[in-house]
Amino acid sequence: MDRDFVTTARTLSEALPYMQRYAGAVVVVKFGGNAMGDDEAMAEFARDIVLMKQVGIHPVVVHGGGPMINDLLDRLGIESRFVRGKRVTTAEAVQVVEMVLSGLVNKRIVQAINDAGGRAIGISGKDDDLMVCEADDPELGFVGRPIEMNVQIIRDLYNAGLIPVIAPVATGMADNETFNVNGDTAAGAIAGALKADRLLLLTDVAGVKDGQGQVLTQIHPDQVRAMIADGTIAGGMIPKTETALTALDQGVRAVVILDGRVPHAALLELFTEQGAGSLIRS
Ligand code: X2W
Repeated sequence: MDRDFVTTARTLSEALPYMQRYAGAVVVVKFGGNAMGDDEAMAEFARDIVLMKQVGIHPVVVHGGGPMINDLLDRLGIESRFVRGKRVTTAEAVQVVEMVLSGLVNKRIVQAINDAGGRAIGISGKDDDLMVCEADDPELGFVGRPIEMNVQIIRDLYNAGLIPVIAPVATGMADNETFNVNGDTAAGAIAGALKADRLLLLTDVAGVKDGQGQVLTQIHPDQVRAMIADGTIAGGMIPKTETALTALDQGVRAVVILDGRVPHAALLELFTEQGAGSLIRS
């Protein structure tokens, strides 16, 4: 018999215990703008999400879209500036952020999942007051820090067979206030409030690396804290690992930081022995 065929059959068969383990599990997937890639990569991501739903997982997608926001701000002649990994968001910029995230990016993902045969529904942190924020830091303008989470809407959607796709835009405590929330922060807050079984942070790096540049496959939260303190974890990996630590504190069972550019990274992580990326768990 064809060797490839046997390998494929074996891979499918080996996935069975993982499918059984994750049946009914809530898996929050953060899909970052840098992991989105071209239409083909988007279609592959969408198929993976639909496959998860098909085998009884409740996938919840929280997306970013930083590069797409930069594009439109550029075209409008509005300058983009980041402080500690977060966009300084003026009243003018927050309108663009909402248009891009809740409009273009959210609907592109929704459409891709629906094209793959799923039933996706796109919302933002504003819908049903899912995520209520206060200003994170006066220096950042309209950047929100989640202070109140109302995640029942997400349970209602996944229990009805839908796949929620969430844009990280939120309401404030005052009327008519809009906040731009970092995508990782939003995904962590949502996963924490849901006490999700897994939070997958899909990004454009292979995972958390040690001092020699090797990707660590399993890390204890104490080790992450030590690596942040001694500078081994630096730059954009700081907010990601801090999000992971907060989510674990709130009751998420494990957080995985993985390379969304690797085809089917999420499936490899969930359904194979070797997994993918760096798993953080106590
Ligand atoms: C982000 C929201 C989008 C995001 C921004 O304005 O770019 C803040 O920085 P990625 O693709 O996941 O980076 N918000 C406050 O997080 O996108």
